[in-house]
Amino acid sequence: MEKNKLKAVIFDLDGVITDSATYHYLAWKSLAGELGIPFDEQYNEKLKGVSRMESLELILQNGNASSQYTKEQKEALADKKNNLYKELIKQISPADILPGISSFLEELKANQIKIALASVSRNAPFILGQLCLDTMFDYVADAAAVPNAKPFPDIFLAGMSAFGLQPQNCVGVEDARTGIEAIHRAGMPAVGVGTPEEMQGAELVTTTQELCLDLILERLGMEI
Ligand code: B16
Ligand code: MG
Repeated sequence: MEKNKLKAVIFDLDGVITDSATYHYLAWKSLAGELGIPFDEQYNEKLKGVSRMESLELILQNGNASSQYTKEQKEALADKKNNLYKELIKQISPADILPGISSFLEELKANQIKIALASVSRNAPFILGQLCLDTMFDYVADAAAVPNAKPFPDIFLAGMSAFGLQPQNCVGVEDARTGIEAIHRAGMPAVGVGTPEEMQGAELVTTTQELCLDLILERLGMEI
């Protein structure tokens, strides 16, 4: 049987390229503290790959407080969190690129494989700039322009369509279950960064450190 050609790799940002979850956590923790809602690192895990407004909703629900706020008030709360988050992420630098990612991106470039970003974070372009990785990406999907957040496939499909490719020629890389589902719904094989328990269903489970072209081609049965 003929192997599918790998023509693009579509990356999630938070948890794959860099660990911005720590800053999301600190900003949400500050807001939850002001609102008198319990919030800890374990609960923060539920927010991985979840959009800003959906994250706020989950936090309010955890404090049985969702019905206490109007839509406008919720938007103001999300803005408040985001302003603090934007202050915190100013400290991100190239030293925060997760191990193995820079060499993997260079390997993809050297082999003319397209590189896209499919993050639901509206702060993704700023973070890529802080990491000095903006020129490595051929396409950065605009989270604000994508109608449905993960687990809907829209953001991965946006990355694929930007290159005029078919799903069988793309691979998605994610660290969140909701993201693995989004990749699969887009019809692409998924590489999960994390533990096998967390990344159930991914065609390849690995670490950023081990991520390389040979591993993907071999384990996903693809060629370049
Ligand atoms: P923002 P990803 C996601 O990034 C984060 O995992 C998630 O915790 C966050 O709520 C979401 O971005 C939205 O971020 O508030 O900056 O728009 O994993 O899709 O790269
Ligand atoms: Mg993520």
